[in-house]
Amino acid sequence: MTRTFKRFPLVLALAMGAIGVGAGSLRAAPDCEALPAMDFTSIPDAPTQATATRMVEATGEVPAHCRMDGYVTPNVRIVLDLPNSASWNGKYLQASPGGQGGSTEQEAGWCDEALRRGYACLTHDTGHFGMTRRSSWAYNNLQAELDYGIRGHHVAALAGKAITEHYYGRAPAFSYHVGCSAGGKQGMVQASRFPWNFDGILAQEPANVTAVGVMILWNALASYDADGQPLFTPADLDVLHAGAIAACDADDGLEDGIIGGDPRTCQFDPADLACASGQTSGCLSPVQVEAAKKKYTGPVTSTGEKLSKYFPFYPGLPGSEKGNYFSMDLESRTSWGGGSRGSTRIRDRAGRRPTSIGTTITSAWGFQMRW
Ligand SMILES: [Ca+2]
Repeated sequence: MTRTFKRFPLVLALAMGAIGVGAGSLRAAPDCEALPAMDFTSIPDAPTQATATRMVEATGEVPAHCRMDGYVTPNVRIVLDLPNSASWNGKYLQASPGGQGGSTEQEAGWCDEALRRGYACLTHDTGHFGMTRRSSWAYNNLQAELDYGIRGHHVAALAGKAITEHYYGRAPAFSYHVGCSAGGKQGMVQASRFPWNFDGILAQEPANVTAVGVMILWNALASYDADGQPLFTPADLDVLHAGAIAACDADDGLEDGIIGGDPRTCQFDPADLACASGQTSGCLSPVQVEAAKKKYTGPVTSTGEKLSKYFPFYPGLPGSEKGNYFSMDLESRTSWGGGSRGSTRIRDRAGRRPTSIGTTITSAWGFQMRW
């Protein structure tokens, strides 16, 4: 049954800057400019306010469409692109951002492609405004954490599908979710917690934020001394990388500067790069050797038990010394306001309570049972 919404009362709608407002129930024909005048606060569990709409002209292969900006209370910003009714394929796609969200722009490319194929497409900011690699938004803001971790993606789906149904006068025949990294994780969250939201989910590289977070913290702690000073310079990482390549490049049968096959089988001991007596360059100090071993080993408990038994950690594998899980430490130090207090802050963060950000996926049984 098609859901119906009423227009805001005339006075209220005018106060909100709506155009062409009048009393009465909505018409079935799509009317882009009328969307801000509609009262979407009755969408169950997802009270929504449209804030602006405009017709977007065709660009390249992206057809002309209606774009609605709005938010689901309290603060999940949504952008919903609606093709002309003649070109709508009857389907809904939701693209959820990765990283720390904070913008509706991150997945705009997905909606361009979706529009080209005739989908109605929604992006959202996960419930806060911010940069994808900065986390100030979460300070003393449990609502934002919950929206980012679980709720924002869910209520965006409720709102997006309901407004799509209102716009065309019929519900989407199929609804899909796409996202990468934290967006991919959201696909898994939706499957496990809200299996009825989507008919298909493309969960690209779903990030286990708990595991990745611990891994990043472990690597960061291994990268700094007690005073918060970095143990490795980029030149030191070059030395470490060259040592790993020299040890294992040929393991895959081809000396091409790449540790192919399974780098986990690489037998490389950073101690082989330890400085000889009087040597000051092109080698590693004892402290650096121990730090490198920690990175290759991955997180362990206080009793030495490897946490990789429980989570699919991404350890610092030989050959990756110049990649994310080694160089990321330097970025983390900067973005977390490190300075000389870097390691202290990192420890503070590690000691904080787990939040909804580290959502654990337990089961997608309900989603699987749909088929
Ligand atoms: Ca090789």
